[in-house]
Amino acid sequence: MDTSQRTPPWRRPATKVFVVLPAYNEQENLGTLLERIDRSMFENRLDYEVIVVDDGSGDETLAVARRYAEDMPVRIERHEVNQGLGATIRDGLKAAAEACGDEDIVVAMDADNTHTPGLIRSMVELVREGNDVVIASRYQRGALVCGVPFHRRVLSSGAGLLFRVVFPIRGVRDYTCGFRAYRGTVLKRAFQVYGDGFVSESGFQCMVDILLKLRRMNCIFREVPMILRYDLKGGASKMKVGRTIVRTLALMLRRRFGG
Ligand SMILES: Nc1nc2c(ncn2[C@@H]2O[C@H](COP(=O)(O)OP(=O)(O)O)[C@@H](O)[C@H]2O)c(=O)[nH]1
Ligand SMILES: [Mg+2]
Repeated sequence: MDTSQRTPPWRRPATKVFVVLPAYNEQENLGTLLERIDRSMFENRLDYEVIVVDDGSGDETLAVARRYAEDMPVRIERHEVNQGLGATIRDGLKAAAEACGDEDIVVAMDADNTHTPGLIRSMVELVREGNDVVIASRYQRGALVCGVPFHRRVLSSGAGLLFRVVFPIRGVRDYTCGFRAYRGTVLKRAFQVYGDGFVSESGFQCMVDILLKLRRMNCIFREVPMILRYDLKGGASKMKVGRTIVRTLALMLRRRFGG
């Protein structure tokens, strides 16, 4: 074998995947999810680091994260006091944007073990192929949703329809799902452009907020069908449905009519 050949410098920086997990009282789900992420990344030969953002959980979420950090690459960010999903996803994405190199990719997913880590491989592949944001979508052919209560289905389809009319984004049907892959350089640019205002909504409507901000940056969006395993979820949903509807509509009106 010829050992005189060095690895050329352009091949060296392999893509690293940063997996951001906003976690609030997820002691029942976080451990299983971390194990599934580790196994999936190993099987798919992806270099990765998980960033768990514990949002002032009152349960053992932090202890679970610390335990797994001994065996796999887990970095822990902490809010002393509960600040809500918006601030938590913002801080997770920011930590990832600061840590990541130009070739790296940031994946955000729910910490409740309802999103399938096996999908990360194809999302990463699509970013490598030239897409800036890849959304795991409930509204593409081949998607499957297990165990989501009827009123929640109506809510997210309603939001999807409305946003597709008012703020059409080429390639996007699922505006609210939290499972997404972002090109690292795009996130870096978003924080340069908007600062902390990149995610200015505090509740669950932050997912829409992020998309609308990226839309203004002319990103290339793409969706992949996902299997949502809501039936695997331990514990109740933390979404306050009424409040999320009101705030999402308010966000839409504000962005549509200025202010
Ligand atoms: N930081 C933070 N995260 C939250 C809060 N509520 C929910 N989350 C996280 O946001 C994600 C989505 O919440 P989840 O209960 O899964 O909502 P659902 O799946 O839409 O019913 C999960 O990773 C939660 O841990 C909160 O108050 N603060
Ligand atoms: Mg969830």
